[in-house]
Amino acid sequence: MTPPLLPSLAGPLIRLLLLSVIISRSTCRHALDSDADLDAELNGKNASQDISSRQCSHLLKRQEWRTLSDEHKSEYIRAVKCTRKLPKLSSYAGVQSRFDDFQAVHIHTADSIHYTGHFLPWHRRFVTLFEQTLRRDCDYRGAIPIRTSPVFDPVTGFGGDGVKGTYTLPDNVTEESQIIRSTFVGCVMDGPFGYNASDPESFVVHGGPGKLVTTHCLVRGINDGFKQFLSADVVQNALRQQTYEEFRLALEGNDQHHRREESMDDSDLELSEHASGHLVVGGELGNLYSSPGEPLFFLHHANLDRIWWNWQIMDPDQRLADMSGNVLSDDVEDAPEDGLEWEDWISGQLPEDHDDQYNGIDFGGLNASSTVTLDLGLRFGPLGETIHIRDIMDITQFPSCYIYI
Ligand SMILES: *[C@@H]1O[C@H](CO)[C@@H](O)[C@H](O)[C@H]1NC(C)=O
Ligand SMILES: *[C@@H]1O[C@H](CO)[C@@H](O)[C@H](O)[C@H]1NC(C)=O
Ligand SMILES: *[C@@H]1O[C@H](CO)[C@@H](O)[C@H](O)[C@H]1NC(C)=O
Ligand SMILES: *[C@@H]1O[C@H](CO)[C@@H](O)[C@H](O)[C@H]1NC(C)=O
Ligand SMILES: [Cu+2]
Repeated sequence: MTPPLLPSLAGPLIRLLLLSVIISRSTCRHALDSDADLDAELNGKNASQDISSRQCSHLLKRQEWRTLSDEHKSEYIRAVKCTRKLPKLSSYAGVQSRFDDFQAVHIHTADSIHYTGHFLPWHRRFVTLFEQTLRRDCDYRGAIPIRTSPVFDPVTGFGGDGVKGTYTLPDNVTEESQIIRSTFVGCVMDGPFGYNASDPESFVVHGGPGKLVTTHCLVRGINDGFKQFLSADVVQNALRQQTYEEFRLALEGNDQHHRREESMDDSDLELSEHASGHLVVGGELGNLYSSPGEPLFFLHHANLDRIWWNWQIMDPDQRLADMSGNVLSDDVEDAPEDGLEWEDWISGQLPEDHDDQYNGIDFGGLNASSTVTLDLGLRFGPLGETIHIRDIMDITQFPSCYIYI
């Protein structure tokens, strides 16, 4: 995600959503797979398998949250909570489980995967890796749902708004974390991810806010003011763009107006579909770094991925191979930390003990004037192998194997 950007997606979204609701109602009765389908899926989805056999044995059907049965919804939420019991794969500070791994990898790669050409492919794969974790390790037999709204039901949804007065940002939070203070309203106190101080099993987030490492409740600050940027018009505008770069900019926005100096309040936000979808929920989801600590992150990014896919299949011959954009965001001068020179950073000459930092992409051979191509390698630390953008351009081929309905 990107922190505050998202200017324009609301209107088109709603229309697309309504359409997808109608379609899924009529076509998708078996959203939870049979065991046989699940086995086929697992067999066909081993990422170490030869990538040249691109055929999927089975396509997962990703659909809108509201179209799922209550049983399917509770299965999804059970599986998300299950990832908090899976052993961690990374050694990032604070991480205790697989759920935390996903947040930590995003925190540590955020500076190299937003406001760049590979923003959409990186997040496409990240969502798929989470989906695969739910299925392989938590016996979930469905797909990642898509969020539009409403999702905040305390019984069959993700719980409600943050409760004012229940959360205070740490005093040591600095501008580098790009926290928008007004969106950190309070803890979610109901639903499956609600906070209960006397329950040791209560949902807590171990990374964030921003780049800090703290254990805290899931924070939200629902702000419907951002909905105007989640419109069907915004989506339609993105879908009208002719090139990938124009499309990506229309969906993600650019970071001109959310530089660090301005990011501590919400008065100067440039909004896009991507940014508004984050900010309309606020809190954790509204932060550039720690947003995957909010389970809704995956539903929001699945929706962005769906819009990209819809754009791709309007002209598949061209657009399944259309990739471009800058490799480095404009923030690059600020990016290297801990004494790193940014020439080392972009050339990939990182010190051994620093190899997880800024590794959202494989920088080998790239420099500041490089353009993103289908050959760029996307990195996910311990969550998955490096994958080239060309291998995830078509979501109906291995190793993606899903479709939006
Ligand atoms: C995936 O491939 C790896 C390496 O070939 C193998 O060790 C592993 O067992 C495979 N997993 C599945 C589910 O087939
Ligand atoms: C910031 O403060 C929080 C608690 O208030 C603490 O857990 C965390 O370690 C501190 N982080 C840094 C970088 O000092
Ligand atoms: C909080 O957790 C305690 C201990 O598990 C439990 O007895 C109590 O009912 C919970 N409160 C709520 C509001 O769920
Ligand atoms: C950047 O890399 C390209 C090849 O990817 C090379 O042609 C160009 O000379 C490099 N520019 C600089 C300033 O190193
Ligand atoms: Cu992101």
